[in-house]
Amino acid sequence: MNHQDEIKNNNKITTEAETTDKIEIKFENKNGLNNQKQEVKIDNMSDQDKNKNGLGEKWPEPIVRVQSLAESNLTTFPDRYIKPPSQRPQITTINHQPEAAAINIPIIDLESLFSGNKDVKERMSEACRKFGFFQVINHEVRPELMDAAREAWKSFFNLPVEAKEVYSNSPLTYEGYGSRLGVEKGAILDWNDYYFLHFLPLLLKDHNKWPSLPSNIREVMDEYGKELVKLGERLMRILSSNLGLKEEQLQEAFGGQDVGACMRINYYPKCPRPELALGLSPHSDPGGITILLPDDQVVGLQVRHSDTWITVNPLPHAFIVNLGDQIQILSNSIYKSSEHRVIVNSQKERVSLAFFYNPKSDIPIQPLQQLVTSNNPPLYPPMTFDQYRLFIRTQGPRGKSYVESLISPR
Ligand SMILES: O=C(O)CCC(=O)C(=O)O
Repeated sequence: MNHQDEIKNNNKITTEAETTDKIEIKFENKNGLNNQKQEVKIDNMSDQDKNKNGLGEKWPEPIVRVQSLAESNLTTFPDRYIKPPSQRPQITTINHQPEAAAINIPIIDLESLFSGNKDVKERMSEACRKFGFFQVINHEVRPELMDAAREAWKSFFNLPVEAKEVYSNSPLTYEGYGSRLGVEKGAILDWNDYYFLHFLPLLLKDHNKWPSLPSNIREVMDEYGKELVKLGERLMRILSSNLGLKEEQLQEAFGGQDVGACMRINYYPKCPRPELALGLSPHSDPGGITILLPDDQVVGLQVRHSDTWITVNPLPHAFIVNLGDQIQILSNSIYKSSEHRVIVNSQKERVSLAFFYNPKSDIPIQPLQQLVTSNNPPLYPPMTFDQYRLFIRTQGPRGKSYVESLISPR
């Protein structure tokens, strides 16, 4: 198969795919962070090509922990974290906290939805088509488990630096303790450290790559992972039926029971110049569904809606759900993945747990037949998730440029 594409919005991307497991991507971005041309060659993540793409054992520059910077009484704010003026957040209050949002993302009561409330079903369907973002309440995950998971990770990030460095990650798999996304040398970085780990497939789950401290963290995260996989499955059924499909259709397209599930725990230290930096740059999530446990004390997540950034006000013990690019692709863009970012503040650190429910990584994902007609042809070429996520792993967060660049010309 050959697929060539050029889009008009200042990003230029060319893909040439002969088979679904070999694809070459040339990406030219004149839009955002910096003018650059990058070539990313992907072939189903063989170690050889990961190395060619810079996804080897080493980061392009020595890693600096943002937490250590934040604790070092900086006299000047490091250039590496200063975003260009057009990307800086609007932080207008005296305490360097974002203003409370005038509007919030939709709130979906899953209990009402499952007991057949048509209004709630309609509201969720609209949220998926317009925002790709909503909060869920009555989701059946125990509040005590949510608190225990968040507390365990706060304790982890408060350990001495040597205890965390044992788990230092590399661009090859990203598993472990990290401080950057993307391998571009000289890139402007985000103000966060993180921990990345796998739950599914079981082949990838490895307790030795999870922290051993605090002492309950593995046990808590095992239970948390199981509960969130169940929640992911339930959400997939609703998403599917709201598209007029069989309840299990989306799950089947994800590979049935062979889905992937992984998690990034984000730690955003206090930032002395929050008006210059971002905790996490604008991005859409490359995978399926993200189920976020936000910090219950500190706001920071912002969702792009038209031309404004909405600051999300999390409800106690709610999850924030957002749709990733694979759902946008399977639904042929009926559902939208959402662009979001994180702002930081000078008063409080913030911790969030982002759980990613993803397709099986080596099966082609493409618009579902039932959603494709002659008036509505498939917008995206088939691509495996392994191929797809290599983009964010090499380029770092870049808004929605990748999924948009794949849209076929009409
Ligand atoms: O920290 C947050 O609120 C959002 C995190 C996020 O977007 C991510 O991990 O992809």
